[in-house]
Amino acid sequence: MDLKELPANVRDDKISEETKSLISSLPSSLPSHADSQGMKLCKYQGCWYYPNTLQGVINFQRGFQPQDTDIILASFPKSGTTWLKALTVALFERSNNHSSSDDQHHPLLSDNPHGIVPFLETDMFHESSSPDLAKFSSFPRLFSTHMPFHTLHETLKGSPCKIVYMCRDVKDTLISWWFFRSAIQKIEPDRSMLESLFKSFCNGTMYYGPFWEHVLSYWRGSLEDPKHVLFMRYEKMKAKPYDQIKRLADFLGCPFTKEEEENGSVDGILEFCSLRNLSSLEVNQTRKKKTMDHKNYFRKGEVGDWKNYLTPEMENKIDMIIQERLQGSGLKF
Ligand code: PAP
Repeated sequence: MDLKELPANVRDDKISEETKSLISSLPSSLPSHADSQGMKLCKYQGCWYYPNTLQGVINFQRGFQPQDTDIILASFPKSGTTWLKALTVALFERSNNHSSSDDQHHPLLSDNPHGIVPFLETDMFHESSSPDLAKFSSFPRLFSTHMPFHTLHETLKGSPCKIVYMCRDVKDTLISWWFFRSAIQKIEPDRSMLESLFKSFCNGTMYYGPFWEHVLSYWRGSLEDPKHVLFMRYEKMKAKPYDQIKRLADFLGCPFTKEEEENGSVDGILEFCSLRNLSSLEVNQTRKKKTMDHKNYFRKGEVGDWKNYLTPEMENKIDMIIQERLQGSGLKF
């Protein structure tokens, strides 16, 4: 496909001379350091990035000035980021009295969650280390990232801002990647792409990989500093959404009142942010974020969809790798 059609973070046309020189010193370029489709990746602070994304990470590390009240929503790609963003936006919109989908001014009716909560490295700091953050007049500032914890954390310089991490089952994440990749390339998902993604997933050489390093970084971060790092699981959100959104609201310092619980406000937010509702909104059906159709962020949202696509051999291999890598951490899949 024409590289210009790819999302900007996947391309390599925004690199400063300094970053080019850094990249040349990093593990990169070799055929084994490309992703499943032969796109060049480079490893920085233990994580694989496309060169444009790495530029964004470096810009972020140089230029981000945290505020104590900032909230950063973090995830490995395809782990439920869109859902987490929508829920967080809806939680804070209660204070603006935008509590239901009947309210025409609710921001989720006029923009996709990714438009409201931008990614630090691929939106805000993608082209500059001093982006104009004036549009964040809203309070608190909500940002997102797919960077691992250590890369994010060192830039926060001890700021007490809060980080929420959404973790999803490894095999469902892989399948979601496969469908997403196919959708943005406008091709039918085929087995050969799944097999090469699977290979990249298992050897860790994939965008923002290795997966296990990513989840472990936030898992440890949450154990060390539970007041500032919340570790959430997609499957728990699906199984017990009421309890989990209350947990999220408590952590973010905007707990539900008794009255809100009684008047159905919790259920209202869950329903508003459900995949069924969000994906049916006009803004998500027809509009784009840069080159990306909003509708690509929504698919099935099921737990265990991997069972429809992975062979028993693939399942066993992933289970073995994850078990080995997470051993002793207390984190289980
Ligand atoms: P991103 O990394 O590109 O931001 P992300 O939102 O993390 O993607 O993950 C997309 C997955 O979340 C999709 O899963 P699937 O492919 O297995 O279906 C998508 O369907 C799911 N998703 C999106 N919105 C919601 C939602 N409101 N509730 C539950 N799951 C959702």
